[in-house]
Amino acid sequence: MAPPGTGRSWHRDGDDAELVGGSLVVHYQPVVELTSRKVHLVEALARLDVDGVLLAPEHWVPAAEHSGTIDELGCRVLRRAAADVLGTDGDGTAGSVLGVSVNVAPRQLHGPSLLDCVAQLAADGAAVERLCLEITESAVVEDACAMETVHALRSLGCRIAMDDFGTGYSSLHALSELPLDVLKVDRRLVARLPGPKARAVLAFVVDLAGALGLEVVAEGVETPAQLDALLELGYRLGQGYLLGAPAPLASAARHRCG
Ligand code: G
Ligand code: MN
Repeated sequence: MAPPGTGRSWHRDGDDAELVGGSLVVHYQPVVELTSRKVHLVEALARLDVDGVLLAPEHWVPAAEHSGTIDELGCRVLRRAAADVLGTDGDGTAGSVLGVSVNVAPRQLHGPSLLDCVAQLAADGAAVERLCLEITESAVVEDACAMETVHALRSLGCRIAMDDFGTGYSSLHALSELPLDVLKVDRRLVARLPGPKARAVLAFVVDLAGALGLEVVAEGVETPAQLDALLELGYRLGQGYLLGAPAPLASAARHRCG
């Protein structure tokens, strides 16, 4: 794969500092096949570098949503992830077998910017079928406009994941309304494993996902006991510090060979 930014028309670095007071850094965390420990895909995690200190999204996304700069920032993260992971080689074949998952802030579902950005990536030759967009149920519940955007995004060919599943409200309603491909089970549920109640809840979730034909990912896997319980319950995919911490792409993808 060529280094990010070389000859990729969708990779344009703007002046992040002007927009948000720091520069955007995109790290990647692997989603791993639990039995083989192979990387299934990577999740792009945006950080803001302010004078060498990396800030997680909760420290700057709310302000960016409030000011409206989230649309431009979100698109920059998406273009970066696409350039890093979804490129095509000169002969038009996929440059990498990995897919990439990108988080979407609720406000990004309220205008045409995200749709335009994904459509532009597709027009530039990015393999959008290997792109998964992670939304939260609170962003779409009782919001017809956001729901419409999700349907339109999916018809552009990308996949849709429900992030942090199981801790919001109206989960089951959202499951029946949204065009979903993946359920990502919130780490607060996984954290209670191997307790018997958590086992019962996670058994229900994996069955539900199977019945709906959805891929299911257990988030926040931190201990071998949690991993064992997930394997017993039939979980195939997981993410978390035990399986690989967020890091620059080269080290996130390296787990594939491990
Ligand atoms: O909401 P979402 O699932 O996209 O959150 C991703 C965040 O979770 C990232 O900032 C990442 O650093 C953090 N994260 C990833 N793995 C773990 C884990 O195993 N434990 C905890 N506590 N946080 C994690
Ligand atoms: Mn996520």
